Amino acid sequence: KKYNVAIVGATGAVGQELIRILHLRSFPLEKLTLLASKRSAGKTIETEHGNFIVEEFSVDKFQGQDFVFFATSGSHSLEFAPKAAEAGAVVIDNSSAFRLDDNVPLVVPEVNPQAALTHQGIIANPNCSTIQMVVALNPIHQVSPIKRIVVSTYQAVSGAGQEGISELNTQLGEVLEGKSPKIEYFTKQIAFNVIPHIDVFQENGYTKEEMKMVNETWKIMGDPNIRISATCVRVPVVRAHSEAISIETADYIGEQKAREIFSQAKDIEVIDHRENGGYPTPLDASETMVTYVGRIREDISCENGLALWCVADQLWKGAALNAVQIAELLVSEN
Ligand code: 2RA
Repeated sequence: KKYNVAIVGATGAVGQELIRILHLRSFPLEKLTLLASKRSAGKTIETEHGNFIVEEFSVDKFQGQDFVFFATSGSHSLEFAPKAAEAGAVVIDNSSAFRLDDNVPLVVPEVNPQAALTHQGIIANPNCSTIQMVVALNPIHQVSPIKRIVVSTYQAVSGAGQEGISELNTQLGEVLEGKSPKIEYFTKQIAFNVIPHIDVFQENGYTKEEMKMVNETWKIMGDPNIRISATCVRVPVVRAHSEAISIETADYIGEQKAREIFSQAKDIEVIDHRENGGYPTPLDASETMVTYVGRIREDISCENGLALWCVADQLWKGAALNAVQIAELLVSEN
C-alpha cells in the first residue's frame, strides 16, 4: 500500500527535512503534497531526491490525505490540525500545540510506541531537546527507575529555524570583519557567544523550553515522579543539539553497566573513549539518524548517580525523523 502525504510548512527548516527523511527512508509515498503560505506558493524546494514545487496551503488540500505532517507554528496547528484529522488524515504535529493534551499521544517510537496506536486523529511530536534525552535515558529507566534528572542543553541555532541559521552566519561574518553585528532574531549576539534563554520565561524562573523538557518527559516516559531540572542554552552551532545530563537512579548501576545498557539500546550509538576525540559532537551527529551517548561516568556528587553527554541531529531525530518514524509505526500496524 502507498500513502498520500502532505507537509504543512514545507519550506521551513523542519519541513524541508521531512521531504528528505521521507525519501531517505523510502516511505511508501503515493503522492507528496507540499503546502506553505501564499508567499511561498510556486517556490521549488531542491533536495538530493529531486525538486519539489510548493502549493499554497488551503484546507481543501487535506482531502484524500493519509498523513499530514504539520511543521508550522503552534497557533497554525491549533487551528488547522483538527480540520486535517476531520478530513480523515492522521496528523503528526511538530508544534507544541497538542503535546500535553490528554487526548493526544506524545510519541517517541523507541520509548512509547504503543501510545501512537491510541491516537484519535492527531499525534504530537515532542520538542527536539526532549526527544534525544528520553531516547538516551529510557533504557536506564527500564533497569532502575530514574529519580532525578539535571540537564543542560547546548542547542543549535537551526532549532530557531532558517532565521536562526542566517543570524549566526551573518553575525560571524560581521564580527570577523570587525563590524558590530546586527541582532535581529536572538536576544543577544549569538556569534562567539551562548544565550541561556530559549522561548519565554515562566513564573518559576524557568523558560518554556526548559519546562517542555520536564512536562513532555513525564508524559512520554509515563512517570511524573521523576524530578527534572533543565537549563536550555542557545549555542553558535548550526545543527544538532548536545546535552550534559546527570541522573540519579533508585538502584546503583555504575558506569560499566550503564555503558552496556546504552550499547544494547535501540537507535543509540555509544562513543565513549577517554582520549582525544573519544566523544560525540554536533558535527559528528549532523545528518545522522541515531542518538549519540558519551562521557559516561558515575556522577560523584550523589548516590546512584550517572553523568553522560548526549548529541543528536535535532532536525532529524529531534523533529522530522521522529515524526516519520511515528508514521512508519502506524503503517507497520496496518
Ligand atoms: C529550539 N527546541 O531549539 C526549540 C524549537 N525547535 O529553538
